[in-house]
Amino acid sequence: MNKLSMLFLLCNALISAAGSLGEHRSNVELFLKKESNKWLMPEKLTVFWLGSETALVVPKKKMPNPMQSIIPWKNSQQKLSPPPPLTGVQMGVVETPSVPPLGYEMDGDVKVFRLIAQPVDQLLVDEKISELSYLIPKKNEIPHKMHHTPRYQRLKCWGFNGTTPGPTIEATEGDRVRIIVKNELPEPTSIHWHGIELPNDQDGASPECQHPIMPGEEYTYEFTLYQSGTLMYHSGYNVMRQDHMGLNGAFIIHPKKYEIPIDKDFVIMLQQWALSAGNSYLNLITMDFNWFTFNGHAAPNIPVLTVNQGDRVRIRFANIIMDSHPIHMHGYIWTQVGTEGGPIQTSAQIKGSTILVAAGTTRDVEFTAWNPGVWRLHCHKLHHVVNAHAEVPMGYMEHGGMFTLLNVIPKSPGEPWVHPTSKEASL
Ligand SMILES: [Cu+2]
Repeated sequence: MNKLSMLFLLCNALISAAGSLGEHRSNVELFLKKESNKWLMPEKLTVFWLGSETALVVPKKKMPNPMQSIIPWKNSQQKLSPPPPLTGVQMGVVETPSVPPLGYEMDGDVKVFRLIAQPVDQLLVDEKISELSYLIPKKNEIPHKMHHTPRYQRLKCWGFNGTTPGPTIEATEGDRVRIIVKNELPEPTSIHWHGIELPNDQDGASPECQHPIMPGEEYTYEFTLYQSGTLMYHSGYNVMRQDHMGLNGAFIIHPKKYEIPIDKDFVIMLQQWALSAGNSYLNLITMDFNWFTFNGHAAPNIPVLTVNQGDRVRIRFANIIMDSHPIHMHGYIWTQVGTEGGPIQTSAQIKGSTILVAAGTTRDVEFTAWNPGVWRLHCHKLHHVVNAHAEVPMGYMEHGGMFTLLNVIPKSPGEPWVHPTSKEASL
């Protein structure tokens, strides 16, 4: 038996051993070396296995070997801290449905935020609990026999302060911010401040700009904000794995003054996940994503965006994951007013009802909620508006994935419908 066949047999044995552990099975990645058209036995067989909660002990202060063997979801030796005291305290104006806000403390003129990178066990969807069914008129309900079996799915992911996406950071142009990051993950990490103009040693790209934050350690970033816009934060170390595990969040920098006052300001982070049937551990080595979420939840578990007729509304879409999402809303033409680069000057603003949010970008849209009613807001890639697309049987498929509703509450019930360009009521 030659070396290659031995390796092949060993790989198969490992894959089936991992598979036999059911829920604890996740990824088995194997690396072979190819030189001069010949497969060679690697010096070390490398297996990344995310399904295990076995601790990986990384020697302190030592740059990790990226080819180290086992990377679990959680280090069972690491006690997870509760969210910092100011998580959930609304000290800004934006609303990130499903995600608690992040407050701050002042240290002199510096706003101090705290983030804890940690394993998170999050409910992606429980179709028996619907955040939007109360808005569907009884007379329109579909016979129960047309529905598929309600889905329930948990996600073993990584996040900040107990959620993915992490809490939204809010500050104002000109602020000095300090962000204290604790790493309770089973592997080193760092945070990159995506789109923020800052000194190179605060960028968070590791190892280029800093040593990674080792498990159990704290690290402090501090910089001044010279811009405004919808920015993001995400992992700066082992990015393919850590971003796909959920280490990302929104970072809103308000300008000193908005041209048009905003009544409702929402943040929606777009994420996608690959899960095998019956498994809540992520498969990080496929591009066949089958769960699509707004703020870490799939429909019908995404809260409805509720506004009053006449409100000026902004929605900020942020996408750190690898695919693009064309987000569409019914009933309105909105105006694209900003990107991660900040506000767009009025003469360059574009109108539309669908906005493509490419990987690594943010898009802000605004509209005045003149049109009362219940309006769909969703990704227009149709596989992204069902849950676990690969497993849905043929037939009637209920909405899931990146789908929610905008509920515009009328000023007074029964008022005739009037288009803003017309003074006359029409049906
Ligand atoms: Cu999409």
